[in-house]
Amino acid sequence: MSDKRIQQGFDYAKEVYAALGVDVEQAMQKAHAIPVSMHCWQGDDVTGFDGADSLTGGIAVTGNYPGKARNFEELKQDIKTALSLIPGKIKLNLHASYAIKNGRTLDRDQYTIREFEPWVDFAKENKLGLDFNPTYFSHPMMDGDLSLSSPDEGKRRFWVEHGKRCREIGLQFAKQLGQRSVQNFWMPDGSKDTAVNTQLFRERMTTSLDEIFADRTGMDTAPCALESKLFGMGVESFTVVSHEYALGYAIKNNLTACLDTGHFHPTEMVSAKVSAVMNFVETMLLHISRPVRWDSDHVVALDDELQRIMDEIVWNGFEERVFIGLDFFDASINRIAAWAIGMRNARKALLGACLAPAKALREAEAKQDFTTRLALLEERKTLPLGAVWDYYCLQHNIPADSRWLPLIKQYEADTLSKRT
Ligand code: RNT
Ligand code: ZN
Repeated sequence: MSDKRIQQGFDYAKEVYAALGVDVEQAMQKAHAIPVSMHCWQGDDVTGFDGADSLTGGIAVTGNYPGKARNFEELKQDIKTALSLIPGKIKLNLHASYAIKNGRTLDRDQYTIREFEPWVDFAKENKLGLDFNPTYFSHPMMDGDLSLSSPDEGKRRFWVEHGKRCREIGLQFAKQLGQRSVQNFWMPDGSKDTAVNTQLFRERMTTSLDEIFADRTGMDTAPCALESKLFGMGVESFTVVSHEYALGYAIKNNLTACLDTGHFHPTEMVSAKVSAVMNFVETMLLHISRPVRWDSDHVVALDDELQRIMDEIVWNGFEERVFIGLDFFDASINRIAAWAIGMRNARKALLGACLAPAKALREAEAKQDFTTRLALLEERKTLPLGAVWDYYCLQHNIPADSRWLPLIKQYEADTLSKRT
């Protein structure tokens, strides 16, 4: 497809949208400015650099596609390649396990900004914001699948200290980059089989979280989120930080509520929860993933649920209060393509939300004209989003659809295939 044809497609699309009262230029600008946080852990199957030899905590990566990043340099190179294929405002989401220790022996309860300065430099070079996550898995101080709710006081204290350290690091990210840095706390704590003193686990968890969040310094620039979960692999029967627990704690303690789209029963939709939760919290973090039958962490697809989530954010004016982060890990396909597909889809859905005839839809609803509302909702699905998308990519020097994949294939041949 030539640039000229893309321009022609755009001209046509612009007319279609204008007839529905939608300003395409405004929609592109709006969708472009909403930050989407790209998770570093898709690049190396959640391995990290701080010595883990296997992934624990009830999460798993499947597949052994060749070319996985083996170190900081390779991961940076892969991230840069992905960035060249993704339009819009991007943040990079780091995990504490991606500390750059440069031969120093120090553990997760000793990390400071020093271990992350190289990442700050990388973020500055590439005009990225940084988000952060303490890493409560893949580590010898885990007490089985327990961290902050462990009965082992030494281990529990270790993980409390890790949480505090991470908050300080996140605050530095925010300061040094001059933009908000979201800290997300997810702990896999739970039990494979029926737990009988569920309250005791939760009391210890609450004590730990209270210790970590007692100091409110920096909560505005480095807001802290608590992520709930339904179950993990090998942790099927009891989850300490369940949805009710996490939401309750976040509301009571004025934290950010984190909802991961894979962490609910398969028929539950996170899109249906956004405005409900937003009535009671100041900010929310979404982990956008794609659960296939379970919390499988497949690459984010442009499906109805992704579109509904972005609709809820944009139509309700939550762009500043709902943080968007991706969370998937697929090792069965080219890892950089996985990033590109997921990130492009997230941005495409944001553009779709901005291009939707939201005003007309809401007018119909206000008049209780549900016939028009449904008719418009259905027609909206086949509006020429793709034509606007391609033009939008072109405008920002990012390859349009059908142009980015050959670049990845080239990178695979030139670079990834040389990693053994
Ligand atoms: C796990 C959670 C968590 C992790 C990342 C690596 O089920 O979704 O967010 O995926 O922290
Ligand atoms: Zn998640």
